[in-house]
This record gives sequence, C-alpha cells and structure tokens, in this order.
Amino acid sequence: MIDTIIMKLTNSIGEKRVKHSLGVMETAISLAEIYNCDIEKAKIAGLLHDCAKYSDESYLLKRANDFGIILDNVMLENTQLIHGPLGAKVAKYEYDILDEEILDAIHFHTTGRIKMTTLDKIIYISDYIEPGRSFPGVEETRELAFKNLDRSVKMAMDNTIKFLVEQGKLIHLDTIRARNYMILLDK
Ligand code: DGI
Ligand code: FE
Ligand code: FE
Repeated sequence: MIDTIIMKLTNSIGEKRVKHSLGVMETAISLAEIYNCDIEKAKIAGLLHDCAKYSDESYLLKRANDFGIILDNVMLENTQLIHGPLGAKVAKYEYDILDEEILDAIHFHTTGRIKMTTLDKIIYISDYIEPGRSFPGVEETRELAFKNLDRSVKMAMDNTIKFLVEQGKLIHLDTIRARNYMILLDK
C-alpha cells in the first residue's frame, strides 16, 4: 500500500519531493509517538502532504478549478498556497483517503489554521523540521518540537511570517489566525 503510494507520488511530483515527503512522514511518526497521536494517520498525512505540489503552475490552477476550489486573493497572488487545499482533494480522489483528519492536516499544512488539531500541528512542524531541511534556525525548532509541540509550531510560524514580511509577500489570513490562536493558547 505504501509502495503503491510512493510510486504514484513519484510520477506526479518527482523524486526530490518524494524524498522530502518521506522525511516528513518519518518525523511525523516520531512526533505522533511522543504526543499520543494516531501513528497511521500521521504517516499517511506526512507522506501525502505535498501530493499536489505540481511544478507546472497552469496545471495546478487547472486542477484547482476542476475541483471547484475557490481561490482567495492571497492564493491568486501566491499560487504556492494552493497545493494545500488542492492536496486534500487529490488525496481524497486519487489516493482514496477518506479520513477527514488526514485531509484537513494536508489542507492546512502550509498556512496552519485556527484551533489546529494535534495531527495538524505534527504535519505542519514535520514539514518545517524534516531531516532534509537545513536553513538557519532549523536546529532550534527541531529540538523544541520534541519537547513542546505548541511552542515549536509558534516558533515556526513566527519565522515564516518574518521571512514573508522581509520578502514583501502577502500573509494568508489562516496563517494569522493560526498564530493568534497559538499565542492565546500559551497565556
Ligand atoms: O511545500 P513545502 O515547500 O514543503 O512547504 P510549505 O507547504 O510550508 O510551503 C512553503 C512556502 O509557503 C514557503 O515559501 C512559505 C510559504 N507560506 C507559508 N505561509 C504563507 C506562505 N506564503 C504566503 N504568501 N503567505 C502565507 O501566509
Ligand atoms: Fe507543502
Ligand atoms: Fe512539504
């Protein structure tokens, strides 16, 4: 079953992306063990989180349109953001994943969302810290993820938002809502 998914995934998003996805899967499994999350769900969500990360933008837009996904103004400006919501549809209809918790974790893996579930947080942070990631500051977040999941998610959100601000990019409202919620949670 896993081998079939990996083969299919390699055909649609390429070997490099699959390697990253396997890193996210392994990290998500480790975190699920620590934080009492369903390991099988973490495994599938980690493996499939980037299943719609197509390199061809026109193909991405066409597929989003075919699935009837409504694109907001931030997504239209930063088409990168579409692979989350589109990924949830692709996972459902192409990989036969029916579990809504897995589909939501895939949907919101890039932006996060208000009231993230433990599975959402695990996939979000695994994407950020998987062994293939090597940007400045990743080590600190990686260590924190295994000690305090909420704080590591907040740290990753802060870093991502800072990075986006430096680049002059738009911040998606789900990203803001996710961070606001995490801050209030920690009070
Ligand atoms: O798909 P990956 O590359 O593995 O990682 P990802 O799904 O987290 O996507 C990463 C990109 O998404 C990264 O360049 C930052 C960007 N991003 C995350 N939140 C926002 C965002 N971009 C915009 N414009 N607005 C956001 O709120
Ligand atoms: Fe992604
Ligand atoms: Fe990813």
